[in-house]
Formats: sequence, C-alpha cells, structure tokens
Amino acid sequence: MDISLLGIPLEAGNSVAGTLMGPAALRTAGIAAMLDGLGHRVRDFGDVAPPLPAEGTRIAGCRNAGEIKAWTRVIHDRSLEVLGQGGIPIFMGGDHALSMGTVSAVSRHCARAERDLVVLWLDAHADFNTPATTPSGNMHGMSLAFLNGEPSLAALLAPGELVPVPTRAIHIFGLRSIDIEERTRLDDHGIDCIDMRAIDENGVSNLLRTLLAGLDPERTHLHVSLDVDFLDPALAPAVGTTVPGGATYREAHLIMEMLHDSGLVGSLDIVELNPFLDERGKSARLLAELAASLFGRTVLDRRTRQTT
Ligand code: EXY
Ligand code: MN
Ligand code: MN
Ligand code: MN
Repeated sequence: MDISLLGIPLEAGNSVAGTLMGPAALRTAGIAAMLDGLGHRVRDFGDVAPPLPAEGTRIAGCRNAGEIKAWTRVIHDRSLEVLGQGGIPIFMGGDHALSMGTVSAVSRHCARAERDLVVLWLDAHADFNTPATTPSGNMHGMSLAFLNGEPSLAALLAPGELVPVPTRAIHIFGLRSIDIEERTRLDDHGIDCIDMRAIDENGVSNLLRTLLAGLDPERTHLHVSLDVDFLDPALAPAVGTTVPGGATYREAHLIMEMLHDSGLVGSLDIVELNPFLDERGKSARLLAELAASLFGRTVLDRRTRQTT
C-alpha cells in the first residue's frame, strides 16, 4: 500500500499550547518505520506551512477565527494535492480543527471519484458545537458541525467549496463529554452517537461490525478521525481535553484491526496529540502503534470473525 504522511502543526483551534509539536512526536515515535516495516511504501510530505491569519475574519463566539480560516484553506488545498497522489493519507495533527481542512478535501476527492464518504469520528467529544452553542469558543469543538454544513461556519471555505458530509454518513464512537446544547443538536440532526456506555454494554466489536456491515464495499471511502482523547487518559495523557473512562488499549487496537480487515479505510486523521503533556512519549508511541494496527500489524494472521 502507498501511505502518505502529512504533518499539520495546528494549535489555534484549542486553548492548550503544544499540539503544534504533534507531527514531530509521531515521527519521533517511528510511525514511518513501523508502516515501512509492514511492507508499505511510505512517503512523508512534510508539514503544512503555517499561513498568515485571514484578515478581517471575525466569527462572533469563536477564538482565532482568522487563523482557523487561513489554516482551513491551506490544509484543504494541500490535502487535496496529497490525495491526488493516490496513496492513503495519514494527517498528523495538530488540534481537531484541522479536520475542517482534511475532511473537506477528502469529501471533494470522493465527490470527484464518485465514492461515498463515511466518517468515523473516534472522540470523547462530538465536536458538533456552533459559534452560538460553544461554551469555550474553541473551534476544535466545531469541526464536525462545519463538515456537516453548519451555515454559521460556512465562511471558513469559499462559497460552494464544501461538499457537506451528510448526517447519515457520520458515526461518532467513544462519546463521554457533550455540552447541553450540543446534545440537542446531535438529537435534532439524528447523528449516530455511540457513547462509552454503549461500548461497555455491547462491546466495541459488535458495534463496529454492525457499522461496517452496512457500508457498500464497492463505493465506500471510510475516513477515520482519531482524537487522542478517545483513549483513556491513563494510556494517552498527551491531550489537553482528557476525560476519564476512555477506550482501553485492546479496544483501541481491536478497532484498528477490524478497520484494516474491512479494507474500507481511505484516509486517517490523528489529532490533538500534545507532546508537552506526554509521559516519556507513551501517547505518541501508542498512536503510532495504532496506526500500524490500522495498516495490518497483527500477532497472528487472523482476520475479523464474521457473524452469521
Ligand atoms: N465541547 C467542548 C467545547 O466545545 O469547548 C470541548 C471540545 C473539545 C474538543 C476536543 C477535540 O475533541
Ligand atoms: Mn483516492
Ligand atoms: Mn475532537
Ligand atoms: Mn475530543
């Protein structure tokens, strides 16, 4: 497989400094060598260069809207170029606001190629706030709302440029922190929300198998957006928005192994890694290893068991 690495050192979407070091930490953890060792051809496209803030852009209720608009522009354009090279991109963040640029590019890429984009959002949070509902002003908490076509965020790209990700194509796994008005929005839109209670009660394999079984293998491009806070903070402390009760080591690896077996994954974000908050690199190392599981690392050569 051809795999493309793209670093996106963004931190304007959150309020804890340090996520700009995320791409460097993933490289230091050996992500390229791990994937190369699995027999893949890995090409590192370097980092997206920080743009100048978009002048005169203000969105009431949003922190750093000018910066995020400028970043969304350059991330979108560079991601489209990288997607055009044909490999499977791993977008290495950077805070979760970067997905406004990466997933919007993937969505355009899919529209051109007549593929159905499905987004799996692995996150403690829903990132479905708007400028009117955000409690923090942090735009990493709005990225999924933007991608779903939220009108009050539309100015982040040029008119008509966003191919919105339809509500039915969005699946959030790992939820355990939702704001009150955000929850109402999720209900109103009918977004598929798998919270940690559902994972506890049903097991992650049953839930993911059901989701994957409903996707058309001929048409689906599955984009996985992996927020570090999806993982339990004891495993992955390197994130500014830790929430207790996250995915375990084996739950996270099992998800990656099953996604690999599905053959549907076309692109991946790894976001919110803040190496300044890490403990001797353990979060960065775990994330690199999860990427390896997503691209085929196994103990034995055993594929996901099918249910009848
Ligand atoms: N829901 C909270 C907010 O909007 O401020 C917290 C969002 C955290 C977002 C992190 C990246 O997933
Ligand atoms: Mn493609
Ligand atoms: Mn997130
Ligand atoms: Mn999160």
